[in-house]
Amino acid sequence: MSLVKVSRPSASEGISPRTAKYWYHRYSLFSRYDDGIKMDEEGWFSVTPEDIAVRHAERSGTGTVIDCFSGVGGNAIQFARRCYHVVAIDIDPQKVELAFNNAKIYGVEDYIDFIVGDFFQLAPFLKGDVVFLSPPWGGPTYSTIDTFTLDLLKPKDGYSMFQVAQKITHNIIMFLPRNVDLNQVEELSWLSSPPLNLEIEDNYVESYLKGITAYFGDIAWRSPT
Ligand code: MGP
Ligand code: SAH
Repeated sequence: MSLVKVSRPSASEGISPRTAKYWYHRYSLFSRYDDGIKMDEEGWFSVTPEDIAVRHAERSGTGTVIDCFSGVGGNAIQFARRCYHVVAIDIDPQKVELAFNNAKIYGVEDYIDFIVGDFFQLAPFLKGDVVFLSPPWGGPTYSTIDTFTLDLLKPKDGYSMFQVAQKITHNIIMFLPRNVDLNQVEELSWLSSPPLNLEIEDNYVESYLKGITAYFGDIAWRSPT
């Protein structure tokens, strides 16, 4: 008789029945997961997979990046590994604690200013070279919708969010659902006069489409650094 050991999440890993499937992909979310990465429920279904976060960072240049919805730090960590400085904002204090823990695992906590706050209230005081937007998409059920329209983004619709971001810089990166209405994403570039450059990228992990990234402004079509 042969015994097969099945690995399962432990009670301390922030897993619920809704998020168990993400645990099985934990190493694609954080390659250093076993070194002490910590998550909560929303973190599990929202964190940007590491390879995609690396790609976002390679496209951001070497200046200051503002990660306006930083969650458990999937993007902020990769920005910090390449960019001069990162400002990581989340409205949920627990997320900021988790992001700080996770940044320490990657040895980049000193390159990130962690802020607990509401991006929309902080925006008028923020300065940076690139603004990164990966807001809540309304939970994992986003994928059951045929076409995800920008008004479904939380806590404000994508148009308002983009306008607020544009007051900081026109170099904006948005990480969006794979079923997003691409006509609406193009519309965002026309909000500016003259219209902003726009590049849209499909983001895969292995052969699975996980999301879509829109690069606006000078960073569109720029080679990775
Ligand atoms: P998914 O569609 O929930 O997972 O999220 P998956 O494994 O593609 O599930 P499947 O069963 O449909 O195949 C895919 C990716 O989208 C996640 O890894 C996150 O990076 C991202 N993502 C998902 N949600 C619900 C959010 C969100 O609310 N906000 C942000 N910023 N990213 C999200
Ligand atoms: N890119 C992140 C995931 C972001 S999930 C990662 O890779 O880990 C979206 C986050 O937006 C959540 O953590 C949520 O707490 C945060 N959020 C929601 N409303 C916000 C607001 N008004 N200001 C700042 N953060 C907010």
